[in-house]
Amino acid sequence: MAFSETVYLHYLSALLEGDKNTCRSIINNLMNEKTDVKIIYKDVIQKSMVRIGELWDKCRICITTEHVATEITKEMLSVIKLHGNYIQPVNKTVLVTCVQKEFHELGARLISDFFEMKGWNSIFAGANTPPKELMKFISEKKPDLVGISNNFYLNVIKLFETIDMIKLKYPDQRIIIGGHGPENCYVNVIAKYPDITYINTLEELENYITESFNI
Ligand code: B12
Repeated sequence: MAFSETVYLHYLSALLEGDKNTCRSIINNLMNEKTDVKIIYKDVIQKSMVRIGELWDKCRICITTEHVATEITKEMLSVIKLHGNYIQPVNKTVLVTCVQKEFHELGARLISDFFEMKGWNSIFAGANTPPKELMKFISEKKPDLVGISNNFYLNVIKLFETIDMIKLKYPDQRIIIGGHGPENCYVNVIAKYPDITYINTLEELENYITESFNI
């Protein structure tokens, strides 16, 4: 099955109906057709959840419909991961998590899965991670890279608390930040930190990996 807008609309309509079997069969077909996983992530998974957010914001769907769509999306990420195309291990570790009070975890999970397909040992710590706990974990696992997600704009303060805490103890720790929280006002502030990069797309992430790690 070739990817087209019709495929996306078919998927979105199944997602809104809570029809997980149809969602699964669309994702499976795309995987079988060897569609680039970046396209599936961006033009099906992310695009449909952005639309769900718009519909929820305009009160055109209820919160339960959004919750069901979120749960189906989590399952679809597992389907993609199961059938993904993995390269040889690259002997690098990334720790991906969300700032404290951040409950939007799908984007971070997608990024963690993408790293796995790129041969990384990827540790996903999920939503709402307190900075002090994150510090303990970094000292134990010594990741080559820490990925932090912040989607809700009010959590930007938590994002800066977290990166300040990490940089104070581990000045050389490489960090990437993603999610829409800092998008409008804080990307320039992030750019002033050494070894911290704001990344919003999978293409940017691929370039960052190649340039920073030579892989
Ligand atoms: C699902 C959802 C929820 C779920 C999340 C469930 C879960 N388990 O994840 C729940 C119900 C918990 C929720 C709660 C809230 N939500 Co909400 N939510 C969404 C929704 C519809 C989809 C988010 C999503 O999964 N997107 C799909 C993923 C794949 O995309 P993504 O997260 O953007 O990730 C991509 C990039 O950003 C990037 N990326 C993300 N993280 C990282 C990390 C790294 C390291 C890197 C490199 C890249 C990266 O890569 C990903 C792939 O390209 C969005 C709509 C939207 N426009 O996104 C609203 C949205 C984000 N929510 C919103 C709001 C307002 C809220 C609430 C405040 C609602 C409320 N009144 O309670 C709370 C806040 C909760 C909190 N404190 O975190 C607003 C945010 C507005 C803003 N400016 O901050 C949005 C935009 C909805 C809207 N249109 O108004 N939400």
